[in-house]
Amino acid sequence: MKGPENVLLVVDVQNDFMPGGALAVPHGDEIVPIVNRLAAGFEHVVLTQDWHPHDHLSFATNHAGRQPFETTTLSYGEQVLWPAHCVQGTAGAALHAGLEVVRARLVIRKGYRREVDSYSAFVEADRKTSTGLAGYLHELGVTRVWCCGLATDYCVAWSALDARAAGFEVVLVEDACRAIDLDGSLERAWQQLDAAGVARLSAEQALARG
Ligand code: VGL
Ligand code: ZN
Repeated sequence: MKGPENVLLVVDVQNDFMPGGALAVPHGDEIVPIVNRLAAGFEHVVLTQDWHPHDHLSFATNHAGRQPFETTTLSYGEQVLWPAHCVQGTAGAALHAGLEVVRARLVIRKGYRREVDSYSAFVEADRKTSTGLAGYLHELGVTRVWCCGLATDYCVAWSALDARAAGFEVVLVEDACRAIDLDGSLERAWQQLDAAGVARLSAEQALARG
């Protein structure tokens, strides 16, 4: 079991990101048993939950005449317009029922302000507003963040990059993630992750590393 300097960050394993969900990530459900196996190897597990108000500005439906997967400009810059997803309190926003999370200590809910999206678990899309997660982890003596969940190229990548920026060692557990892959987003994410020094391992390799 990985000790107190390690945390497993489980990103957005929610119904709306599963096949059939509002913003389905292809094969997103395949990660659930892998994440469960991984989580059993960690003393410290933190979850994130995408948690938008119904009038959130990342939703195409809240911009007249705009379609999902187009981009627009918000106060902080470019924003992809998504199908409405993970609306606060809905079944789509709930964590996947098969996720074994009784031992998770903290759930970070993000994207809850109408005007600002938050792919990252650490810093909102305005790139200024902290969620408090870095401070929480530093205060508990965590030095290494292991990332998994959905989607590789959005919320997982942004969280991993921000964890690096906050001074943590970061490992992305590749087979415990699945991607949206919109217009080359996965390739771009890997380039940024590699450049930032984010390590990649399989779940099996991750668990084998004491
Ligand atoms: C995500 C798009 C919009 C994610 C969340 O979890 O990767 N992607 N909201
Ligand atoms: Zn979202």
